[in-house]
Amino acid sequence: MAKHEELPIPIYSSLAPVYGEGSQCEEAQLRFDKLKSKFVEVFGQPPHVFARSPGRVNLIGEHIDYEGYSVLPMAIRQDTIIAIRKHDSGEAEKSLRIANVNDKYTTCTYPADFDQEIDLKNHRWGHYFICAYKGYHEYAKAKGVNVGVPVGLDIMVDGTVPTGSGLSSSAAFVCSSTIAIMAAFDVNFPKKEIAQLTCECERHIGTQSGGMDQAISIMAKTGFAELIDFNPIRATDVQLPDGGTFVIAHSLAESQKAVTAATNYNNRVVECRLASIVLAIELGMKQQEAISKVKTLSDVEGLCVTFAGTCGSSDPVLAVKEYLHEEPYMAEDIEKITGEKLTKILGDNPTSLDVLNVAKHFKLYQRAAHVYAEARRVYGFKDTVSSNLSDEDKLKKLGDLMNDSHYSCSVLYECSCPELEELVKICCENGALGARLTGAGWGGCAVALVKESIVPQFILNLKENFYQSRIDKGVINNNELGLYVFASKPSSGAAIFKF
Ligand code: NG1
Ligand code: MG
Repeated sequence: MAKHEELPIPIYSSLAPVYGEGSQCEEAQLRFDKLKSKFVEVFGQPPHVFARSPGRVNLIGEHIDYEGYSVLPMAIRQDTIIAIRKHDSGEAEKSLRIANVNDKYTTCTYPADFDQEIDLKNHRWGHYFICAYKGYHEYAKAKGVNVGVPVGLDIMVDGTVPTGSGLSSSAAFVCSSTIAIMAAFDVNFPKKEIAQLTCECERHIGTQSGGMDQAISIMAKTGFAELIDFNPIRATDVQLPDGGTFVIAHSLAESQKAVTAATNYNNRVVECRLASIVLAIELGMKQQEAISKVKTLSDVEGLCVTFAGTCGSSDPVLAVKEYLHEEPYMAEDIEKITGEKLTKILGDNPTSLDVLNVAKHFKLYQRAAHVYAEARRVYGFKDTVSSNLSDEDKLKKLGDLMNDSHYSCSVLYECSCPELEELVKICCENGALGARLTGAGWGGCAVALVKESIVPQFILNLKENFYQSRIDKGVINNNELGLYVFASKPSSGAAIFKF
């Protein structure tokens, strides 16, 4: 039997395989009916096909996917669903019209050209669809798929993953868009290829994404978290211990990653890149070789084996302590070590140059120390799950690892924010076995591991201690609380529907 990741995206003729048989399925049916009727209302014709892709919560392994290290997320039930109609080549309309069931998102229209520039300085929600459109055509061309001439596409979108929440609304949108486009053109590929391709799609928005979000959104399986490896992308099922539930809670601080990329996300990618080059040189690699060959901290890990000769350990965490200093590095300090201008080292990527324009200094020690230790914690998590410990002991250990991860994100990676700090603290004070920020951070959600038996009380306590004051101030409405704090089971990945 072909492995899960070798299979194409499944095509279903009913909602049950994805949404089950119960009330969730009825809710989904209402959403799809509404999507279809809104489509007909706006575009005057019914859609040909539907696609869906879910958001995700990352359980552990934060800010390490772009450094080549494995991560451990699970898909959540919230998703983006898309209806699409491909025009015949004879039809006059040749543009991409992207509408949303939510009037907050006004219709965006783009030319149907396969190769178009995305105006990154003027962010619009429809840009994410164009990322998919552009990325799909680049990939199809490289694979020798005949894509013909550009034709018009009508698209209607409905997303339930809260935006800017660290739950990957962006990947749910990019992945469902890519799959909808493929379905409209009657093309399908193995999931692992689509996981790679959608990661490249999302980079067109200007973030140097690692690939975790797209990989889990495409490859998730009901009932399992997944250990995701990169280069090549692979997913291994992880069955979580009984008796524990992950509760996701929004800090209500919105993180707009596409807008803050230069100071937050891409800044950290750049710091890691510079840390890896400096470490490689300190470990004995020639300057130019390090600059041209070393891209990520995982590339350096092999070199630490050489270092083992001098200190008796191949632990990269020790190499960081030995060879990097805690004092932030100025650009000139790094240029002295590398013998090259930073603009030259990072010149291959315009978004890295944006980072250089605003960065005051670079915290190489702290970022590298986080990445190496966090990478270990992911395996600690996986090994705990498959160990012989009792479920109770497993859950306790998983909670400890999550707490350590949060501390590292907060103190070493500095990707938390006051609201997340407050929320994580409240989770721990109210019986969570562990809690941490999830996703890129700087806002968005926390994830807490909670004993199943106390989940309802836990959520009530969060309401009282975190949300009530915000409800009183009108930040959110009492009746929308369920959108911001909920328990989640591992849900299924991307799918196509032809009814
Ligand atoms: P969010 O901000 O949740 O979409 C981002 C990246 C991931 C990963 C995490 C941090 C994108 C699309 N996603 O997730 O690849 O690096 O931050 O672990 O950029
Ligand atoms: Mg995102």
